[in-house]
Amino acid sequence: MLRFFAVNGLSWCNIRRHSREHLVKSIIAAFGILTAVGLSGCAGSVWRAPPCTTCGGMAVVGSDATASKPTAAEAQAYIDRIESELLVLQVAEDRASWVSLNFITSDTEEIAAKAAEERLVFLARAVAESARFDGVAKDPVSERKFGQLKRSATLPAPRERKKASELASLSAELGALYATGKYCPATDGELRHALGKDPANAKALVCYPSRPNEAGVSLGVLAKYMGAGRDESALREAWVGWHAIARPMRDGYARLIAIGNEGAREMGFADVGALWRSGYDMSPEDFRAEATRLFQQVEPLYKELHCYARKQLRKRYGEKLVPVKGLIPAHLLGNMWSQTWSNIYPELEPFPGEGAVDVTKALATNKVDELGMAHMAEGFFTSLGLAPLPKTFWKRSLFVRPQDREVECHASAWDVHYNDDLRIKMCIERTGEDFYTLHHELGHDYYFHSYVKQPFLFQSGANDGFHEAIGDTIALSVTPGYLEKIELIKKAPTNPKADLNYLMKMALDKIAFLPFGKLIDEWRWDVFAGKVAPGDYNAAWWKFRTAYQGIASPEPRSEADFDPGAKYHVPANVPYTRYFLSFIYQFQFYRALCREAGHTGPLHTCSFFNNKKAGDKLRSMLELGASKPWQEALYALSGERIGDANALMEYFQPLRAWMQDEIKNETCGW
Ligand code: X8Z
Ligand code: ZN
Repeated sequence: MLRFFAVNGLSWCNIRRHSREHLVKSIIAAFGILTAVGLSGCAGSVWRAPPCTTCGGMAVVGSDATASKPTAAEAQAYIDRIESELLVLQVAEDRASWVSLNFITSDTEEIAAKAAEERLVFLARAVAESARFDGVAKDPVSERKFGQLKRSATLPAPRERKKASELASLSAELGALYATGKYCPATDGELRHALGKDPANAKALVCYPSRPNEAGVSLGVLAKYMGAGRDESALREAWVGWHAIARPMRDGYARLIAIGNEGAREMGFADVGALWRSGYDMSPEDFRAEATRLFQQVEPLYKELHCYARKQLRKRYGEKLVPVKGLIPAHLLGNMWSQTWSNIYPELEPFPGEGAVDVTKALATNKVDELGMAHMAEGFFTSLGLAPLPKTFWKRSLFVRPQDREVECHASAWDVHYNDDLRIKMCIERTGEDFYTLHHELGHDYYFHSYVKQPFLFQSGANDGFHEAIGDTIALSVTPGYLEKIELIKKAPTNPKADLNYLMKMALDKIAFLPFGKLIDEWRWDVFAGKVAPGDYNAAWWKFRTAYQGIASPEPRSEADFDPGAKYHVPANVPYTRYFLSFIYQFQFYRALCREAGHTGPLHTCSFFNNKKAGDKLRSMLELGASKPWQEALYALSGERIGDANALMEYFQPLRAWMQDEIKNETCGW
């Protein structure tokens, strides 16, 4: 999992023995009744908090109502101690989590849940105790650290251990349900027929009729078909089949929300949604307005793309399926979640045959395998003057889906030991899409690397949207011109028609994504706030899907379904507004780095490959981590202090002009 905190250049095992003992004493001093177990070993050292005797009220470990007001120095000493201890628990959790996601069994799931529980209980109690420093005038660094501490869990547990334990177990269960979800295609359907053509699917397809509960097709296979398949009924079956895996998640999810909210309230937040919105150096209310403002900047462009896509899909599937005015069926957009549409680019290509670059083909032609793709992505970062990835990256990462065990294949980046122990976990396919995703993941790793010297509580992105945007900023520079430079293609097409084709392909990923990126947390914010009750989860989900994306479910839905659970980030509890922000910021970052590199000409033709000045600017932002408000980090990179979609609009302007002409006789909207 993309982690949020990392060690200050050291792992627990590397801390010199005397300082480790000092740390132990400090923690015992801070938490009078905390007891430590397993201190002798490095691996798996775990702090075990005692049964909670005062849970529910504000009385917490170590507090003393009669003590005099603490000083600024005490506040600083306290937060520094907590920071060190949290780090130990975070390392333990990440190690357990890395193993469990690479080797999913009921045992590894339980071990990971236990490690998460330890951190969550510790955090809940530390935050409660830190209330005694409220109102103490602290130095600015400590002040910021107290804030970071409070926001460090995306789903905080209540102080009561039983509830923390339930929360951690539920979380692990939901994650495993998603990661191991399978669908067994019907015997006679077109989908089964299509999938049966690939011998690699033979084992999975034995699920019917002989082993209905054992085998079955994974998300990877179904998602691939959603991208490449064109048979409407097979696409429908793949969509419905995958979404069925989320049905059993509903009750557990509702319980998870209830416990998480309790934890958030103990920490002083209105609910988990308010906690998530509080991570942007402004109030949760102001952030909601900020996200809306950004969406309004780009919404007209999305509506035009929707209108053009509907027109083209109507040509292919007919008016009965794709109406003249109204919603696009979700299964026809080339992606399981309709979140990016570049897989249906052939249907939407503005000038057929005019030199569009096919990266998937280019990789095959040049016989680039999964590791080769990762090396090429690394090459862009090092061309900017950033360090090569550590040797351990190549040893410890997961690059290819193993055949012999269940793993969580959703791509992620890690620094497991918080000391430049960079890794990725990704089931790479040799496609253009995964080539870009590799840049995305390495963006996270290079961010980890760049802020590794910051104090632990500042070892995260300026905000989470920044973290998501770094690799994508680099990938925007993976232009046809760049691919020619690194000799992946022979000659980049240069005519204006090829340019528009390229922009369409980019729009199908970058513009199509925006409402999706926005709506997931709109739904969750309402769920956390109790505005959407568990009995209305699915109906509310489709209200947002319809309003934002203008898409319809391929089959009637009911509350027996739990469609949000079919998207990784919901059962995994990863906030999603980060991606919406990222899709705006990345164009802002890209424009700034292009300016730094002295690019002239249309924005979409810029690649800052090999430009050390751009690299220095990027590094100046990355190194800050979360030590400063994100506005200052943005300033370091771009000289701007406000999030702004103008760079994105500038990038797509040539396509927009062309598209507006294409849809002038359409009735746009839904
Ligand atoms: O989850 C991811 C990354 C890992 S942070 C692969 N992304 C979102 C998604 O897949 O839904 C990247 C873009 C959106
Ligand atoms: Zn990411």
